[in-house]
Amino acid sequence: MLNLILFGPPGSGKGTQAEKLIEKYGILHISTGDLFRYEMGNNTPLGLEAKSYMAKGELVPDEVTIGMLKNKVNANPHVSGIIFDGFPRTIAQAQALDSFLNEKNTQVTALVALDVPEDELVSRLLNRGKSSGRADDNDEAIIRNRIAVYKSETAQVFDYYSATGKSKLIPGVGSIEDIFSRLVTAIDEAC
Ligand code: B4P
Repeated sequence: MLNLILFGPPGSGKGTQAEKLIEKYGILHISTGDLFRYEMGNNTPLGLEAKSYMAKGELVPDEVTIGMLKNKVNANPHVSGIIFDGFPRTIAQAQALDSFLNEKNTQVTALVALDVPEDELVSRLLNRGKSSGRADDNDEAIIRNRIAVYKSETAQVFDYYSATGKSKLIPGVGSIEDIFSRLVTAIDEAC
């Protein structure tokens, strides 16, 4: 199985590139952000819980996120691979993912991280906020908090997978096509 982690700070282009990667590799796309937004849109108990964290730019608690992720993987048993978009975002999530994949006799193939300067992230997200209707994209203070949370809780996941030589840093500024080509080169090298 091709199990890719698409990694990077908020607004680095994970969702944008995931759309293109699933087309190329024919694998399942799991975005924990999209799953939470779906639950929020349907006012489920999970959605209501997630909303209180996401609106502030905080991470949803690990136990909630990990359970939701496992359900989504288990609901798709016959896929040839998965792009994990926005997951794992903490070391605890990374450890849970590794043991979960191990139980299925598979493992993470590679983590590809999009590298984008902070001011570019803020401007992309404020720009998206004009049309996305997302509460977490509209306010610069919340966006800055999301980036701070990324630095304090998420960035270490890159080092966690570096220890096994799986992490690759990809320049994430430029045209969407150029960034996509860089990702494909890195992924094909890892396979
Ligand atoms: P996510 O939904 O994962 O979203 P994101 O980090 O905001 O965005 P992404 O990097 O996918 O950016 P995109 O391609 O859209 O997370 C939202 C929230 O959900 C989190 O803050 C957290 O609360 C919660 N959550 C999710 N997963 C969690 C987890 N595992 N644990 C706990 N909590 C979790 O691109 C952004 C913008 O840039 C777009 O407008 C796009 O058009 C533009 N863009 C993309 N590429 C570009 C390029 N090359 N040049 C210029 N603009 C570009």
